[in-house]
Amino acid sequence: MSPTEQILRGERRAIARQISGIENDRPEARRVLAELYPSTGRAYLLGLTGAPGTGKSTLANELAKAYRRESKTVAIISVDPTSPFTGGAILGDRIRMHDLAGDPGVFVRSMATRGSLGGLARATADAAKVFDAAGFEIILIETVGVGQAEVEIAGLAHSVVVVEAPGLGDEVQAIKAGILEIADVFVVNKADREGASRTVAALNMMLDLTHNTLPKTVLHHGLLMEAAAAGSDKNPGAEAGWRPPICQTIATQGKGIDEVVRALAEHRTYQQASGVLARRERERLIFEIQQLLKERLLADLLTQTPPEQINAILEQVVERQLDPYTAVEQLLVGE
Ligand SMILES: Nc1nc2c(ncn2[C@@H]2O[C@H](COP(=O)(O)OP(=O)(O)OP(=O)(O)O)[C@@H](O)[C@H]2O)c(=O)[nH]1
Ligand SMILES: [Mg+2]
Repeated sequence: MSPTEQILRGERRAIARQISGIENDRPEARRVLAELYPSTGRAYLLGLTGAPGTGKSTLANELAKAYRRESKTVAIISVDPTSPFTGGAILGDRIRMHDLAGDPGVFVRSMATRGSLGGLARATADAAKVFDAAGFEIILIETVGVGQAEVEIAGLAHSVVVVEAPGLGDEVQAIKAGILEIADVFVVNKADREGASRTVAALNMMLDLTHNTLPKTVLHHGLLMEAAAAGSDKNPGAEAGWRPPICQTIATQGKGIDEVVRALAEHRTYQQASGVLARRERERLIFEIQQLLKERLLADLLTQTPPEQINAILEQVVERQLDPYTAVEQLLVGE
């Protein structure tokens, strides 16, 4: 049986091997991905992001258990942008997700690459496709929300949960990282701690200020997007009709999880009814093509241009003899 067939049948070893192939950018893995693609598009992708230590992994674990009670299969992808050599977080997650171990309806996987964060975003999107094709119904993607790239990874999901916790110094960490805009549901975890209601109040105030004024623009940058916008936007302001609910949880005690599951189901229903789901899916794919195109064009250019030439041009820019725009022109023409 081919690797593709094995994955479509949900064979765990084939899935694991394929994801390693993706992480290591093996050509064989790309071929399998292409074969899997027609079988994707069924899973519900759920992003979980937030500042370090807010309880994302604990929450992912509890959400997975809740979905398992509904007999849904769950894959958890935990994205670790830190160096693969430290590996602390990965080990920690493995230990915490321990109570899901042995359940064939659950697959937990950490992602890391030696390459750039951009590479990690691509690998994560591709891993999600593998789980999707393998028949996992819910795919939870955990990222530490510390920068734009992580926010983009979470933005791949159909619904995004932004996890806050009281007492981490700031009232609301999301403001800093700029992840407020992508939240569909807020979770104030560690509600057993002092200050949870203040965090909820701060979030509410922020939503009062920004709701209906903040466009959902995370994925809205770039050229392809503008080209596609004309044809696709049946209902451009639709997302403004959803005010992200704020749920309080104590993930370590499994408290408040059902409310989060309910809020997510409502968001899903809302998205389907308003046409936002179809639009987001389209935006996601445009974004993906655009990223791949950028990577590919840059790689092609760099392989076609001798390094000495690139260095010579760079040197001229450093010396202010050449401006960056003209430098790009020269690189493109390849003189
Ligand atoms: N008091 C309390 N502690 C919690 C709660 N949820 C998680 N924790 C603890 O907070 C710590 C961090 O939890 P994680 O689930 O690893 O948090 P995380 O956001 O995944 O952390 P990173 O992935 O490292 O950013 C752990 O020690 C958890 O046991 C909660 O509801 N209440
Ligand atoms: Mg974690």
